[in-house]
Formats: sequence, structure tokens, C-alpha cells
Amino acid sequence: NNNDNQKWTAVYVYSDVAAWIPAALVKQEGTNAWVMVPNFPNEQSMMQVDEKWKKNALTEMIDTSGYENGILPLQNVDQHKGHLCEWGDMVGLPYLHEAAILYNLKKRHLEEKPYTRTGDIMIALNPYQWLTELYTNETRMLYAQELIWNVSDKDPREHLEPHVYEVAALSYKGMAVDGLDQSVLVSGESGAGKTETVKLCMNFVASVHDTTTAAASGTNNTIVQRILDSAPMLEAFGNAKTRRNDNSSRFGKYTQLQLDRSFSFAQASAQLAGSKNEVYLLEKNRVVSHATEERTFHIFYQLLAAPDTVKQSIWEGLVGTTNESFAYVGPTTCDSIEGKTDGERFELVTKALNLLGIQGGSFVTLMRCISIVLQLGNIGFQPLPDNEDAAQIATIPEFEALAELMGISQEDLTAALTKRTFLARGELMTVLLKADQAKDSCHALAKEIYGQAFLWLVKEINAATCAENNYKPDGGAPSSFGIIGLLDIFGFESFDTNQFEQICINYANEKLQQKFTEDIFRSVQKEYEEEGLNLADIAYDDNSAILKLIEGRGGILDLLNEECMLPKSNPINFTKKVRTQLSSSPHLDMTPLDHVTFRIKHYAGPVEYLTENFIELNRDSLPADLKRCASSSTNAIIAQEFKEPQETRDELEGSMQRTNPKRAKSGMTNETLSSRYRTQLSDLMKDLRKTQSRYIRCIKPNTLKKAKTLEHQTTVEQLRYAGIIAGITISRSAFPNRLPNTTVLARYKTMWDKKKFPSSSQINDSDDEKRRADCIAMLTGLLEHMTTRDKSGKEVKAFVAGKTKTYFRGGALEFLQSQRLNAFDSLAATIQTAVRAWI
Ligand code: AOV
Ligand code: MG
Repeated sequence: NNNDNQKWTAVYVYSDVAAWIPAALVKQEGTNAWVMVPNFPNEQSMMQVDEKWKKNALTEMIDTSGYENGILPLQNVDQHKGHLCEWGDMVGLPYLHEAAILYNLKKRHLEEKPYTRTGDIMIALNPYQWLTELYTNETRMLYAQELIWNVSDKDPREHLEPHVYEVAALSYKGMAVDGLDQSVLVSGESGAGKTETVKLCMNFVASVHDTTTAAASGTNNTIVQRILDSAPMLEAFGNAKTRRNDNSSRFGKYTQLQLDRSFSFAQASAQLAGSKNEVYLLEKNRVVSHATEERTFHIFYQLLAAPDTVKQSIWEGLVGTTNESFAYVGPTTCDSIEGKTDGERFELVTKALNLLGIQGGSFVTLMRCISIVLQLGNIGFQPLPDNEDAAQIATIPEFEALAELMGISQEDLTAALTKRTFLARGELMTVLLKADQAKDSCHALAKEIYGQAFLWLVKEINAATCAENNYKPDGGAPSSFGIIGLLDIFGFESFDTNQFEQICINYANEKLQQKFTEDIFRSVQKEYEEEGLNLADIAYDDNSAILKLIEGRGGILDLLNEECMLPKSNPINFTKKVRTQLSSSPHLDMTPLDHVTFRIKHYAGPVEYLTENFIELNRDSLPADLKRCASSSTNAIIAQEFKEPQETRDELEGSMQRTNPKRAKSGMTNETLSSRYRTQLSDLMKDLRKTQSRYIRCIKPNTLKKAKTLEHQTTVEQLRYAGIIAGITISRSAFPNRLPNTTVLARYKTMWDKKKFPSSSQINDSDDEKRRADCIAMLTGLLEHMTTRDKSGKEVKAFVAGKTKTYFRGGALEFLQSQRLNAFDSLAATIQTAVRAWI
């Protein structure tokens, strides 16, 4: 609570019955301290807190198990910390909330156990140290045997530690045995471990492939190697060192592993036959600028660290050879990522590209694209001596090298960089650019060439790895490919300043959250069905209204696209439209802000967006002159990727039969970034909805990238952003607490007045049905006064007993517990009286 600048520290106490309960430490008296547990009706008053005690103990979480009435002998605090109950699967926790989850995760993190389940969700804390014994081939085989082939009769969940291999194995099994396509949705903030987690999943599937297909042909083993190599290769071109992660993915990725289901159905094994990648939102801007302590994409450093002979074969004649020679790269103190130098990485990337068939001429073409980008960064302009408003090239040797590399005449290239042509009233007009505008042209061209080279590479990887092109089944044609999709996508972001990138990222997260909510709802439904419960009770809020605000008809993206079409668009007008036309949305915060800001209340919390760069980034269009010029390059990748559809070309050449005058007028030939992205996300969601999804939520335990360190505040925030808390709220919305029927009977039987509420059976009966009957008989009596009536006058009990578990409505379990404590109190009083009498 930060009110009045007064900091209170929340404390959570653990007790054997109520698990973690938020509480305030209240009083120290001699060796005892009192803890106020707000949920307990009999302890509502707040007493004075001893300062010294508060300082030493408040920031810690304290175990009170073994103590009744919240009385906690101080001398035992330390001793008890080591004996806290720990849950590999948190679904067993009778009280499931932030404190409980946080404590449990922290304890496991310190014990080097990075994975924890909450039901079907796997939480993965980045250990920031390679726990090699966790990722051996033996471990992979253990999870495969237990979970895919069920070699032992034991319930795997009971004796296997939670693991990313568990998720991979269950997906494999779901695909190979149940015949359902699968997806693993990995999310989390930057540096939380998404990319590593996805690679671990891929390795798992490849290992299973190796064991089950020892006799597989050489061709198919090459495909597996290509699939595995494609991940680090995309990292070379799409990852960069940032403040938060030395190997940060600057794009989102959905990899679909294709498996030949017909391979050996009887043995529940499916051969890895291919893969396809879809990429989202590469951060192209990083090509032209990056923060001092960060780097641009790895490949630039790797190429510059390559042996001279290699460099010469690619760019003889280029000006400059070191990082410092190029404005887009510049000096860096970091020349190795994840233990390998840029030079070593270049060798690996070359090998991987070769394996994909990108060798010889096409390797040189790709590397020349990178060199062209490098050289574009070094082109400078100056005003013409006789005209301040026009520019000429100031760096002649660099420019000559660039023109040669691109295979474009110097005249054409100069014209494209320093002039702009457009159609106005049917006539082709030319405007000269100022020096800084010409420099902007260079930046725009560099970004676009890099972006297109990246997309080209993705296409090549797909062509070399997809099963349709490459897989040769050992016996006959494959009947169908099963899919295991692996999604490695940026998690929810909320910074001090949030711009267009953040709204795109958070929009994707809202889409995924919607699916997550649906899936949780479905799993709760399934659990209730298995317990034989009526479903009428589950209700939940989903985030469709937020999605409507962003992507719906007339929503934020529509308004942005409209603004982008206007010749005189500007961020203030756009922001005004959002704030007036969408004012009825409860998710748009209308608190007065400045003219270029609006705030969306996302599922994970409110985010304030600064709209200054929205229009420019959403347009994402290269001026037509540059596009045309690039398409005439002799570099095959650039020529191919910049080729325009004939119709557009005709328009710009001045054809009078324009089909879309508005588009031609503004020189805008591209659809906007957000509309492309919206389509991509909608396709992704369609694909995902055809699969059975599993969730891995990666959590970054600290910002120092340090092992065995967990920061409470940031970890809890991530749990919220990951939707874990929201998910739990849904699954526990009707019944916040649950206990196995065996526990209910064992714990509360002393309070059961059997004469008043007779039961037909004995408590220790081993029969599920009888136990359930006993629970009903007992709890009907104990919780009678909490029974309410719904709108139609129907009786609503404070609990529902299912086949094996009892579900309690809010307050019911707390009430039982307080009654139990009172019973202990009176027992203690009786003993004290007896002892006193005896003394
Ligand atoms: P990210 O993908 O979630 O960030 P990464 O997967 O790149 O994060 O992980 C960041 C770093 O954390 C890695 O480079 C490793 O050093 C370390 N790491 C991650 N997972 C493990 C693990 N299981 N064991 C040991 N170390 C690990 V970003 O792409 O920035 O959003 O854009
Ligand atoms: Mg990543």
C-alpha cells in the first residue's frame, strides 16, 4: 500500500489448513508474535507492530504451520523456514493466490527446480545457469517413456518433476496417439527464457525421433538437422543484444513441426518430417539505430568477424572492414553471445546455411544484402552549393561501392535517394529532397532491404525444411502430417513510454489471453464434469471487449488506418478520434491526458500509449522511387523481394487508367503494417484453434541475470501479466477452495455431531461414493447457516461435494477453519484448567 507514502509490507503466513493467506504481522510479546489473518472472522483487529520485529521479520515470509491461532513463537521462525510444504503441482493448494504461488516458486527456484505446474500450465523460471543434468538424453527418454509410452504403471504426474519435457512429451503423445494437432504457447517477458524453452521442446521431439527411427533413412535425418539448425540461424538474423537479454529475439515466431503420423502408430511414434516457420514483426528499426549498450542484429558482427578471405569473396571493394567502420554497427564491448564469439558463430551460421542449400552464389547474394545495408549506413549527403533545399552525395567512395554492390547505376541510385516523384492530377511530379530527407531515404531503404532479406531467409528455410518438399517416407506416402506448433512470442509489455510496437505486442497478447481463458474455462468444465458437478455455476469475464476496442470495426486500428490514408494525417488528430469515437468503451481510460496519449485497460493492467510514431510505423511503406530502384538491383534477393505487382507499377509510371487514385496519389502502395499484422494474428488464432494447446509461462526471476535470485515484486507482476492469476480466478470463481473428500472428513470429523446429522456409513470407508455422502451429510450440518437462495429462490449450499473433492464457496472453508480453531482453543483451556488443578 503506497498511500501517503507509507510503505506496508504484505506478509503471508502458511498454515497446514489454509495454506498461504495474506496477513499482517501484528504483535510481538516475549517470544510470541501475533499474526492477523483477515480471512479469519475471529481475528479482525489490528494491533501494534513492534518496529524491530517488523524490520527483521516483515519482509520475510513466515511459516506458522504447527502453530494454532496464528501464534508464532519467534525462536522457531528460522527453524521452520526450511520445512515449508512445497508443491510441484500447485493445483493441489487449497488456497491458490499470488502469495501462495510466489512462495512456492521461490522455494523451488532456490532449490534449482525451474519448473512448476498449475494444473495444465507449466511455469518456467529462468534459472540463469545451465542445470545440465536436467537436460540430458536420459532425462528426455525418461519423460518419453513415462508420458508417451507409459512404461510404468505409476501416475507420471505423481513421481515425475514438472519439466518442459513433460509438455513436449504430452504434445507428442496427443499428436501421435490421440491424433490431435498440438500447440505449445510459450510466453513471458524479454529474457524470461521463451526461445530456449522452444529449443528444448524441439530437441525433445528430435530425440524421440532418433530413438524411434534408428533405421530411418539418411535423407530424413538431414531434415531433422535442418530443423534444429533453423532456430539458431533465425537467431543470427533476428536476434540482438539488448539491455534485458544478450540474445533477444527481435521478432515473434510460430514454428510448426510436422510429424508423419502414419510412421508407427502402434508404437505411438511419429517421425519428424519437416517444419514451417511464420514470423511476426521484425524490429527493423534496430538496423539503423540502437542504444549504446545494445547491439544491432548479430549477423552484422558475425560477418565483420569472418576471415578476410570470406569477406573478400563477398564484398571486394567495400569501404570499411571493422565494426567501427560502419555507422549502423559501431563499437561494442561485447563480442561473444552465450559463450561463442561472433567469429565462431559466423562459422556455424555458414554451415547451417550450407545445410539448407544456401551456399555458393546464394550465400554470397545473402551476405551482400547485409553488406549493402552496412554501406547504406555510411552514405552522407550535403546541400547543393547553389540550392539549400536539394542534396548531393557527400561520401563518394562509399556511394560508388554501394552502387556497385547493388548493381544499380550511380545516376539511378542518386535519383532514387535524393528525389521523390509522385502523381498529381494525372501528372508525374518531382520534388528534390533536402540532405536530411535524403539520409532518411537511406535509412528507409536499409531497413526494408534487411527486412526483405530476413523474410527471404525464412522462405528459404521453410522450403528446405517443410515436409511437403523434403520428406521421403520410408514406406509408402505419408497419409497425413500431425502438427506440434511452438509459439515463441513477445510477452505483454508496459514501460514508462509505450509506442506502436507495444500496442502491437499487447494486441497479440490479448488475442492469446482470449484463447487461454477459453481453454481454462474448458478445463474447469472438464474437471467439474469428471467430479459429476452441475456447470451452471461457472461464469467468467473474458477480454473480448478489449479486443473489440483494438481490432473491432471502427476500433483503434481502423481509426489508425484511416488516418494513415489522409494526406495531412497527424498523431494529435488520430488521438482525438480515438478518445472521442471510442469513449463508450469501458476499457479506454478517459482520464485527461496530453494530446498524443491514450490509455487502454488491458487484461494485465493499464498501459498508456504515446501515439507520436503510430502513423509513420503503421504506414511502413518505402517511397515508390526507392522501391522501383531497388527492384532493378542485380542482387537477386533484393530484385525478387522488391518486385512490384504489374498493376502498381503501371500506376506509378503514370498510367491514366488508375484503379485507385487515392493510393497512387499518396505514393502508398502497401497495405498498412497493422492490417497485415491483424490478418497474420487472425490466421495464427485460426491455426491454434485447430490444435490442443498447452501453455508454458516463462518468468524472469530477476533483472540481474543471476542464478538463485528472485525478486518478489517483478515476479508477481509477471504472474499477473501471464494471466496466471486471472486464470486461477476463473477456475476458482465459483468455488475458491477445494479439498479432497478424504481430507475434509479427516479434518472436520471431530466437529461433526453425528446424532444431529446421522450418516449411513462409517467415515473411513474406502468407497468414493460413501465418502461423498459423508461429506454432504457433515457439511450440510456444519455450513447450514451459510446456505443462501438464488434469484429464483433455489437453495444454494456453501459447498458442493464431487466424486473425490469438495468445492467450497467463498468464506465456507474459512468458517470451518475458525470453528476448528475455536475447538482447539476450548481444548487448550480444558487442558490448562486440568494442569492448573493438577499443580
Ligand atoms: P526470451 O526469448 O524469453 O527473451 P531467452 O530464451 O533468450 O529469453 O533466454 C534468455 C537467456 O536466459 C538465455 O540466453 C540463457 O542465458 C538464459 N536461459 C533461458 N532459459 C534457460 C534455461 N532453461 N537454463 C539456463 N539458462 C536459460 V526475448 O527473445 O528478449 O523476449 O525478445
Ligand atoms: Mg527470445
